[in-house]
Amino acid sequence: MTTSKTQVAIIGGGPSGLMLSQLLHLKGIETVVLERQTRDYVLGRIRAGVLEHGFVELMREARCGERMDREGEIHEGFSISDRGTMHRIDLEGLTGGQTVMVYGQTELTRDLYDAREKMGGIVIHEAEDVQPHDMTTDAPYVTYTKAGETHRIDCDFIIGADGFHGVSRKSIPADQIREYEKVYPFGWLGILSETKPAHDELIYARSDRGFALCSLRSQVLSRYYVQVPLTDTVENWSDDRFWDELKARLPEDVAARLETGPSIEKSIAPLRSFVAEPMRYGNMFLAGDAAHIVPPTGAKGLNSAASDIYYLYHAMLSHYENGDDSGLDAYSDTALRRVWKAQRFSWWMTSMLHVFPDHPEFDQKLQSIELDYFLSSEAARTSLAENYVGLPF
Ligand code: FAS
Ligand code: PHB
Repeated sequence: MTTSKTQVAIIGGGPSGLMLSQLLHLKGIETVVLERQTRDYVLGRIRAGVLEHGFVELMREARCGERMDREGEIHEGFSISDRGTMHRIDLEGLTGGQTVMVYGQTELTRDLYDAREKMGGIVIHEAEDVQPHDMTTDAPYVTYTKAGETHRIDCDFIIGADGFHGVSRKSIPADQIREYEKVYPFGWLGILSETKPAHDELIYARSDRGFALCSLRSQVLSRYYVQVPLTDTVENWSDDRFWDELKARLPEDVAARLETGPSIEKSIAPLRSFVAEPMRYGNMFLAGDAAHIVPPTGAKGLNSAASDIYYLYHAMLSHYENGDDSGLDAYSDTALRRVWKAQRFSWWMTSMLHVFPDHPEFDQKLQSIELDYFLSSEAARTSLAENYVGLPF
């Protein structure tokens, strides 16, 4: 077994782990990132597309924002199509100037990897059987195997940034953690196509056939989703069937101008709401999907990870620069306050825009009037807008 030492050992080389590693390294704090997949595998996952202002600022602070600022699109609003009638939500007007950035998670993860490499950051790929140890002592450590050899890394802190299926949350004793979960009775079938986007802004569509979303990655790369039953499989969906179903859920004028083409990625993601409390166990801190998951309807998954990283970054700085642990001690409560607000918004957008076939008629009527109220009230649209652009960190 080889042994080494670092200050902060980070499990997970997704956006959460890479962002924290980059921010801390810029302040002279040593980190090691342990990622079980290859870099190409991580970059092959198609996920989030919309960044809140807070995430954009964090990318710039991490000196990773140059390509995002050059290639990303600032969006000042989005539309909700209610049974074929479009209603624009004027984010900039309703929030006094705030906007969102459309820039794919794949690209920002690539930028973070490139920045880590440029700074000589230590990211160990294909790290197998990563295990956190002695988290409740002042000498925690992590072990992993690579190419058949076992390694130990002694550290001050362990960060569990290893996503929903990671090892860190599962290594916390059951009596030390509480989990809250809601599973939705449908999933999202998503495709990526090298086609011109259907609209210049995102469209969240509510139709009697089910929810649909028109998003994009650039002016030549479109991202679309349709709600499908949990029992559905990608094999059931030819490209032609997908395009026909998407058009049937969109306003007629949007459907008429929709540019179709072969899918270059097609997958079904289940929808769940999940929170683990607290987000700390001794000297191990959970961040991002390791601690919480939202249905992607509110574009809050990646953006909730951003606020976790923001709080952890500043707490670690206070520890190493001033010997002040108040930020670390407050981390879980601080992060969870914002996490639960993102949970609420994501659950609300999902409940309002999807078809729940088993809901009683009274609930179906409530769902219709909820959307009708939010689209007809300036105060309600302002509430929707301030949540969509991102509540302050
Ligand atoms: P991640 O899951 O991205 O990264 C965790 C990393 O840890 C992974 O690279 C994994 O390989 C690694 N890992 C796991 N176990 C490990 C172990 N034992 N040892 C070492 N490494 C380990 N959010 C949105 O805002 N909008 C969306 O449209 C959207 N779509 C999504 C679609 C899917 C299918 C999924 C799964 C998520 C989606 N999300 C979306 C949420 C997603 O973007 C997450 O919020 C984001 O990836 C969170 O980043 P991380 O916390 O870094 O977790
Ligand atoms: C995406 O572009 O993948 C996307 C955008 C907004 C969402 C969900 C997904 O709410």
